[in-house]
Amino acid sequence: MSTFVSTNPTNISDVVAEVPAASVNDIVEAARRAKAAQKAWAKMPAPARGRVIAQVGRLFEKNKETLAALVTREMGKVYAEALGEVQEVIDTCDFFLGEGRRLYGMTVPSEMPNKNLFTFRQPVGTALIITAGNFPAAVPSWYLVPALLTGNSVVWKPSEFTPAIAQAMTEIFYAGGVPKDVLITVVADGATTFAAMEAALDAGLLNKIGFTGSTEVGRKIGALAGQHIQSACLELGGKNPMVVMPDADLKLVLDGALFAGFGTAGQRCTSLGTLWLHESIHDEFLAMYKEAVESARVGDPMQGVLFGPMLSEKYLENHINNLEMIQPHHTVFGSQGIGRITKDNPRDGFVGDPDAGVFAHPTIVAGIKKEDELYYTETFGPLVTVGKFSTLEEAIELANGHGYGLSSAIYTSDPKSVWTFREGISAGMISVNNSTSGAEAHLPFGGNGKSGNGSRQSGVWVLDQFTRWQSLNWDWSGKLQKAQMDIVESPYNPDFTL
Ligand code: UN1
Repeated sequence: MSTFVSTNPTNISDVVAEVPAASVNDIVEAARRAKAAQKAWAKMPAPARGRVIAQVGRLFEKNKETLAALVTREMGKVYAEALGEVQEVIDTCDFFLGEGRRLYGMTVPSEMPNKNLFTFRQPVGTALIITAGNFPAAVPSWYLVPALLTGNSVVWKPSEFTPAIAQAMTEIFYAGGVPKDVLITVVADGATTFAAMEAALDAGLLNKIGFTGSTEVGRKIGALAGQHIQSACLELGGKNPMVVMPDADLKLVLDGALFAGFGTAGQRCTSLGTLWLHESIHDEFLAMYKEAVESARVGDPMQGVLFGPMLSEKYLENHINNLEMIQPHHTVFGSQGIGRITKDNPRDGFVGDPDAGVFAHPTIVAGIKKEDELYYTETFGPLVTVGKFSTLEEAIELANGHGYGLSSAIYTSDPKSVWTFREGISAGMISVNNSTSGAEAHLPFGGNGKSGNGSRQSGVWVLDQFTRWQSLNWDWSGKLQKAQMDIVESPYNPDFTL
């Protein structure tokens, strides 16, 4: 039987977990079991499911440090961010535990007497949720918690790079009271998952697909869901712009650009793509950024560094390939070298042993132009591109021109610039005087264009992903009243003028 072995990216000789690889048949069978369990789960009163979510949330709180330490060990993000990630799971549970007592529908007046109209939210059924390794706890919770709360059953396929975190989370859900067949976790590679999804959709076992990952894979999943007359919930890539106006507080920008650019080693879907600097502050800010990034501590994620290792060797390789897009007209800053940090390609002040893990030099590429491959490619690593603009209109065009539309930020003290940016930017999320990363867990999260098909996670908005509206007409008049035909009208005088 084949297995997945996950290792600690800070020290790849540390094996974190070895788990069996699910086959196509295993995943289809999991969907069959989950489907069989869904009706009874949906029958449970929603407030009682809300209590289960409350219990799950308490257990995440109780195990916050342990789970965060596992996130750092298996995924590599710095411990402070890992704590924040688990907090995001807790926040999501906090939000949805009360939703069990709401899940509001409407009572709507009828156009006819003695008739009442209502709307109800119905669970979609069984969902297959496929998540990525960069946010191995928070992003899955954005799907699992509302899907379960609204009465769906779930087959969860986490990243094969973070199976130990997935297993720990699944155990917390079970300990909190989620029945074993209502949430089933399977670990598989992309090709197996896709084949299983196709088979399970053909067999009528799945009613919803949720996917967080690349635009390329999202396109295929969206197409497959479409063939089955379903719309997938897609949370895809980003090339998130940060626009800095001449009236911005540059110290604030510096903190934001450090965190957005290099937090999680640039592996957030909300990470900073291109920093667009107004020409009047371009050189001044670039010098500040260069100095801050060059002197930042990088290395062991348990030791208060700016960022730790890449998620895995595969992610490091991808980052190294992206460096080939750097052109002679670009200027490169950020470290003593580019690519992998090793004893032979060192970084000053590195914390720990670079050869033990998969670490990358932070890289700033200035002089970015609209024609450059780096302008329109999501890089998903510690690589920030920097460009210059003269007018806000030009900045907005540059910020939209690559076709991604996930997160964005503007730094300014002028409300006019804020509102102009808000209206013009195509991104689903905007930050004003704050980083592109760090969305709160109860605002709509999602993108447009290459970043997503308009689906939104989080807050009340995600309810539309996991429920369908059902309308109810209840006629108690004792006769057939025909809508649009048996109209109640009042006479009026159309010629009346004062
Ligand atoms: C992701 O990278 O897929 O806004 C999610 C943020 C986090 C979530 C990122 N709260 O950066």
